[in-house]
Amino acid sequence: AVTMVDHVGIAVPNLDAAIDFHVGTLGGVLVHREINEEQGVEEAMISFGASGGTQIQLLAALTPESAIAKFISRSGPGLQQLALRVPNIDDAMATIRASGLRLLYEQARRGTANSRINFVHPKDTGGVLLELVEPASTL
Ligand code: MC0
Repeated sequence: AVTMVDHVGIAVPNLDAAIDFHVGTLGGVLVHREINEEQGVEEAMISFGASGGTQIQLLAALTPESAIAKFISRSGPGLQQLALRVPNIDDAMATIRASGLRLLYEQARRGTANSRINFVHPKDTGGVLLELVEPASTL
């Protein structure tokens, strides 16, 4: 079962400008920043208030082929994904498959901070790209 909304992902054209806004104006804290070549992104995690809460993930494209570049050219900058935390992604993937929904990857891949991730196709979820995320360590 899903334990919490882990993060909400926003596609941004300029990562530094987006970090300035979320930290400088909104008062968030930059807790992590990472390049993920496989996903074609540079991402920054922003935390608000007490640690352990839902974070905002700022996602900038590394290449024109990146999912984020495609998203921005089609829809413009904005909410791109909703990431749900699960204790065990293999179990969660089995449940999703048993429900007949399409997962994007056969096997879980590496996500932010060595988490394990997969995605459910947005056409199977009512229009929201859902990420499943199993954190590297139980928080
Ligand atoms: C596309 N569609 C979306 C969408 N992206 N709907 C809602 N939210 C999105 N983000 C819609 C399109 O408008 C289209 O609708 C339909 O889905 C199918 O589009 P498509 O042309 O078949 O597919 P693409 O090329 O747009 O790709 C969509 C897809 C792709 C979800 C498969 O973005 C993907 O593989 N995403 C997973 C990887 C990812 O997003 N990586 C970046 C975050 P119509 O009605 O026009 O047919 S990396 C990350 O998140 C990591 C670092 C982490 O958190 O740890």
